[in-house]
Amino acid sequence: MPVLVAAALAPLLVVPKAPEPPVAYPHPLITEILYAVPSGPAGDANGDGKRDAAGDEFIELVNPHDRPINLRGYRITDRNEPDKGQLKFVFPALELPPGGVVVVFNGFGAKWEGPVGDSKRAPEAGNEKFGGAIVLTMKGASAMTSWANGGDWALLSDPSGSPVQCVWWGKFNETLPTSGLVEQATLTTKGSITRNPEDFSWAVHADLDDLPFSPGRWGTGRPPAPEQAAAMPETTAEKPAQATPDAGGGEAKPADQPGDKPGK
Ligand SMILES: [Ca+2]
Ligand SMILES: [Ca+2]
Repeated sequence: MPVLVAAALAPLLVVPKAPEPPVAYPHPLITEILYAVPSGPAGDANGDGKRDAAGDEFIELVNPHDRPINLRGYRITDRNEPDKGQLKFVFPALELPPGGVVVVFNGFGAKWEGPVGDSKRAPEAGNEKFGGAIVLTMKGASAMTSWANGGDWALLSDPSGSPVQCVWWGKFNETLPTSGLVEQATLTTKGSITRNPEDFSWAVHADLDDLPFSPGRWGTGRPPAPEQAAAMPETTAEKPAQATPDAGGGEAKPADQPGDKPGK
């Protein structure tokens, strides 16, 4: 009997179960949001040589499913009412393969290199400056049309207008959507917030990675496709995290280092 039990368990031990995507097919998954652009050159998320508090904001989404999805008609909005400075972006027809990544920059005052699309048209190819991800710009019309650092949300709605997922932070008076996936993310001034690829929970990017953000790169570079998730423990083991205790390492860890937090 012990032999039979061991044989039955072996496949479970070798192949850890990949986390289930928090959204159903055919919806994309929001994986990163930069609402608080770091000050100085470090805030130049779109790499055009100029830090812009609005223009460098971005939202990153992936296809977490095992089949292609089309983003046509999906929309991103903030908490403002239409016609009252609402941030709004509607996706063009765009097929995203399994594990594919798309980044939408605010784009106010931005300059671009390489393929970049907009609400009307997808780019002809991925952009190598952003890990080969599909890059889009909202063509932000003003410095005021952007996410509020102190409290706001990024709402993804499907082509019919139904809420799919809403990621929110900080304080505001508006009422959160009552349907779809509603998640609270950390209030931070240290760069973007991102999902931890291991369990899809939200974290401050700089607490998972050495960088303040990674537009076009999912987490530490691993797309959340099932086969990728299954290979994670091995990938993590290859990193020399224990050899450099002061460097912050590449491993996920709780964001509970009080000495590291500014008061405001
Ligand atoms: Ca910039
Ligand atoms: Ca990323």
